[in-house]
Amino acid sequence: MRELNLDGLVGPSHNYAGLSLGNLAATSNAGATSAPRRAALQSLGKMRRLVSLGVPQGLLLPHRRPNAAWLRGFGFTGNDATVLATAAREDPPLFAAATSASAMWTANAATVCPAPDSGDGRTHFTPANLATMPHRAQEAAFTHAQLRLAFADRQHFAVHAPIPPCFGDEGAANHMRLAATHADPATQVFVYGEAGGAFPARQHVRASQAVARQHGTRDALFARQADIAIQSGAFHNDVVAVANESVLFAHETAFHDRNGLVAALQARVPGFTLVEAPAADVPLADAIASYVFNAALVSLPDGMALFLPAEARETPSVWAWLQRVVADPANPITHLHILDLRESMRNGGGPACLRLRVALSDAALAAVDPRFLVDDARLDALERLVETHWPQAINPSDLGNPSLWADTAAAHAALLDQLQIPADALRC
Ligand code: SUG
Repeated sequence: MRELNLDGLVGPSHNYAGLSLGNLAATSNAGATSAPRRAALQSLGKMRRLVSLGVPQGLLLPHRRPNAAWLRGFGFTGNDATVLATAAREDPPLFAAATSASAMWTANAATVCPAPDSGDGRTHFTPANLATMPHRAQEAAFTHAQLRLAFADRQHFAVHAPIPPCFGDEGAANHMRLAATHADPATQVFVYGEAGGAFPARQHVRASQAVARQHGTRDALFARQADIAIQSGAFHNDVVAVANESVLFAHETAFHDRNGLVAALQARVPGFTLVEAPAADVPLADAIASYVFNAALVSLPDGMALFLPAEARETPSVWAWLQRVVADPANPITHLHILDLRESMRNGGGPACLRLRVALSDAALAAVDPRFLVDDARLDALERLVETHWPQAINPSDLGNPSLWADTAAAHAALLDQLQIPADALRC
């Protein structure tokens, strides 16, 4: 078994409209000018780094934005241009939501239950309903369509419908899989939040339970996220914790019942290893500002590597602690790779947010639709496409400009054309 990383290619409408309450980076950068072309090149650079290390790599597509079809649901009528123009004029915040490129954060695309953990030996997917935030709730339908296409082989894959939106589900960002190796049946940890603070708890326990139930997950634990983490800006668990094989890499204050979770994992996961940052060494605020726990933790032939945002290296408490982690023979983490993902980071999306992991056997990997997989040649072609079609800069005050809508539509069409995916194949 190996992990396929499905990264989100940053879409051409990437902008800083400050839509996510509780996401400190996004709200503090509201109104700033974004650089969609640079952002997309950064996301392709991340994919290229993983490809160069032999990790199977694929992508999920940006969604068409602004989303005229979604705006029609709010009573705007006429042809697409009229719908967009009326919505931009009458309800600018709704229009900004309809223009968000937030589908780039594919850790929120779905929850994945790999074959060894599921009842029927297939890999199961549940697209996240993303019900809590309006700009994200519109993603589920197109994500579902992509997963149905990419994982169409019914012998290996089962793609379910999203959980009904009365209970928020934010996908793999609140889900961890722990096992001795990727090939072993795992204990899956579903992390949920309790409502009541100033910032929303986006993952409801009932949604987590429903996902586990519909995947036939053999061994599921439900762990509550610490309120302090949510209220300090960890709007998803993957801002303060990430797991890979038998390693849990987390901040001391990530979980409501830290001791109970650690004891349960010690009892269930052979070789369980906790790599934990004490709050005394890494203050929670530094952990969240640097996104150190939003690293992609990846198994490579010579050990485990953390793919970290550059912000982790620039945060002294974090960088000093990471030196101790890689020097410590008690854990398998041996390498630190630094990625420049500043455009996504300014909206609160780090390396782990940008990828959906799918642990697959070689036979199942061979059954994935190859149009969603990338190699160096495809990355070269995508870079050329982005250089040609993605806007260089967007200020939120530009969102109502019809020439931006024409540019983003042309960019999306050119991408589908290059990947030879007819728009009809993704009808939702
Ligand atoms: O949902 N930001 C995203 C960031 C998601 C990060 N994903 C994970 N942690 N897995 C969010 O808050 C900001 C978009 C804006 O404000 O325009 C945004 O949606």
